[in-house]
Amino acid sequence: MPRLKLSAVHALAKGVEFYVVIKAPLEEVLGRLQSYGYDGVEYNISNPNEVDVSELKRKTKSYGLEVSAISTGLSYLRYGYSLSNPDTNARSKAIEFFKKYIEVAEKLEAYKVVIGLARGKCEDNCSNALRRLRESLKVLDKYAGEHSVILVFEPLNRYETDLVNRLDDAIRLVSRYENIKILFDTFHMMLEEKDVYDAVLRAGNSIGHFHVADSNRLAPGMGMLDWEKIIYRLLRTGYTGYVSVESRIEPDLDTMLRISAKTLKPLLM
Ligand code: LER
Ligand code: MN
Repeated sequence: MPRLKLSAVHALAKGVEFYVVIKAPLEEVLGRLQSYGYDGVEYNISNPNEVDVSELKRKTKSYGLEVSAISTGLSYLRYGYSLSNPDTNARSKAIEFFKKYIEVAEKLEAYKVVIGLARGKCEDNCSNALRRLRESLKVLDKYAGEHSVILVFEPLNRYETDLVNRLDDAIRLVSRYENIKILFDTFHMMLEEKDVYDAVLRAGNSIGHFHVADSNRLAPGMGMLDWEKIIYRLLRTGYTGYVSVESRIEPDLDTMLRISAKTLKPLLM
């Protein structure tokens, strides 16, 4: 059994797009993932109330795939709800959504929910935003624990948010909670850290989930990152979960999935 498994991020979204999540008919995506030897699929869901969870579970299983994680960035892009929003109503909506995401993750046996873009931005002031974010995380940490789910907080590069870009800040933040770990995304960390390879080791046992894209955010193997170095270090941290491809769909979906699998599968021993 490999210690690391491979998945890719597929969007379950109406009315919203994001350039690194797959947007194609579900069964076509599941079929391709199965044929290239992926173990799972990560679903980025823009509204957790719109998903027919039993049907999604049945379809995913029928292709021999697991759900590696539930990601949530599309909800922020679609509705603007965020966990640090200065507007109390919008913040409550985000918390309500995340509670639902946690329930969906439990039902799909993914047990992992991503906090990426939906953390929000500094808006009025960074320390106020961080304080609001911590309050929301406190509520969700407890709720996640009650559902055997972990939340994975993703430090994002400066062009996507100004609220928590660096790995060390993210580690400091998640260390306050029991059920919140780090989502390490190679693209964001390559932009923000002095050395992305060392950063994997520094993140160490706080890693709860792992996103991969190359230096140009194309499929792993289509840019300048050294994947042997990355995966070797990831294995050294003791991490045993999914490596999830979240890269630009170029030149086309089939090539993106095939090259990612070709680059990564031999390394995930
Ligand atoms: C999502 O995982 C991500 O990496 C961001 O670019 C958007 O949330
Ligand atoms: Mn990511």
